[in-house]
Amino acid sequence: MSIKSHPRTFPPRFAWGVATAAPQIEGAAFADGKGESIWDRYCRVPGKVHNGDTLDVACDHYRRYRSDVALMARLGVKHYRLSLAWPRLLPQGRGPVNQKGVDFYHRLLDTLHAHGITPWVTLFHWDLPQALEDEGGWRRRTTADAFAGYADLAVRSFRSQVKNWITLNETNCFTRLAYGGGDKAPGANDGEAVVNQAYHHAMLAHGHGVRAVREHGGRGARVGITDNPIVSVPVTETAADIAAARDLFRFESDRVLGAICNGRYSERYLRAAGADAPRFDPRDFQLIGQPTDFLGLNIYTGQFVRAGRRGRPEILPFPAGYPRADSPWLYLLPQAMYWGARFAAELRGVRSLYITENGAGYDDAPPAGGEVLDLHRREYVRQCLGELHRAIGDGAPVDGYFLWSLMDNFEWQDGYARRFGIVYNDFATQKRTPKLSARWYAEVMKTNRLL
Ligand code: GBH
Repeated sequence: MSIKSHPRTFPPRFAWGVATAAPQIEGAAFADGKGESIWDRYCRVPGKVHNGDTLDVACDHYRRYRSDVALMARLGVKHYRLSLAWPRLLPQGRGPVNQKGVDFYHRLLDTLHAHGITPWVTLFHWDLPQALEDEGGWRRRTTADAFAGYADLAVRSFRSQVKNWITLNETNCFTRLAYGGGDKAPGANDGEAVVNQAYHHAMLAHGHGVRAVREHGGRGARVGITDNPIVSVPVTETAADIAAARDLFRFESDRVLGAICNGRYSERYLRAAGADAPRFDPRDFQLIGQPTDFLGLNIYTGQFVRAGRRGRPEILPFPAGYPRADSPWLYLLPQAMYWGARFAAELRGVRSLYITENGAGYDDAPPAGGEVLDLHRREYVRQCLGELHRAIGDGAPVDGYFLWSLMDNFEWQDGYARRFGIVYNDFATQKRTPKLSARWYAEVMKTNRLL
């Protein structure tokens, strides 16, 4: 069936879902034997997280998972991307297993299956055990070794319940923004050489995740990584601007997508990094470059690019007043969905793509008359899905889409002020109220059409 002849219909078996991450929703940060994560530590450093908010309670999902899964089922969610908390399973990062943590995820995964919801499990969504950070965290190769043991444990424990595995979420957020002077835990400012080394250790961890799924995942197990490459959008869809945007996308995604998909660092990346290039053993790429089954992309925004002098890519800064969500980094640029999917498929030879996150952060007002009319979020997601539909029509192999997020949650350095949910959460009472966007998205999922 050509999707072009059925306007705004998505391909058969397209996977529609929602996404969350353990540290952002679970709470119970110190309950039932869970170890401290770097975010549990970081949110207690004055001035780091908006309003001094902590992850201690979050959405209390650890206790409310049954009703949360039932709510998902009522919305018609069929696919759910969640993450496992490494410090809940291995409180010290390696060594003794916390059985209560294993039991929690068994119960959660069983509940999902009982409601006909397929889990997509991310092994690492930034909540590094503090014990490993105390040894240097991602600066050290030993953290990738610890991850190997954690991945083995997770895959062996949940292999009968999980067939879709995602190794890491957004490498740049827990390397560059964590060790290179950004706003993510642990909030270090170590310079480019350390950042590049942390990237390399993350790539090794990814490789161990793939190996663990191949060794222990059982029949039908699939694995990929979720990345958030900077998406260069040609400011005008001319051959010259498209070529410039493509070239910049390739360069900026070499460090992660290039390493994984090509099984080596490009000369161009290594030359640009110069003395700050990572130290590595060429044999590392036997692990890093193992074939994966899909690529996950988190796409929220992008950058406009045009062909500058001699056709070289030129980034156009956003002018003051360019529309953004309430999250100030989230410039509204739905075409990033089209070009992100296209460039990733074209340049990296990916045969199966999933949009593992997309959404918008707004400071929604509390429900009035039982309703949250989040037309701004709905409108942006709808535009993004329109661009995704266009990409599929032009041949991009996109097999699914996960909206970030099921419900308002701990938005990292922005605390609880910034809301990405399609379900409103009142953090004082933990009352969940589906927003207008949730009602709309439920129809999209049900009909497989962009309404
Ligand atoms: C995703 O991150 C996360 O996976 C998810 O946990 C999060 O809740 C969600 O999106 C919404 O934020 O380079 O310092 O100028 C998206 C993270 C945020 C990463 C903006 C890059 C740019 C800030 N992106 N950030 S900076």
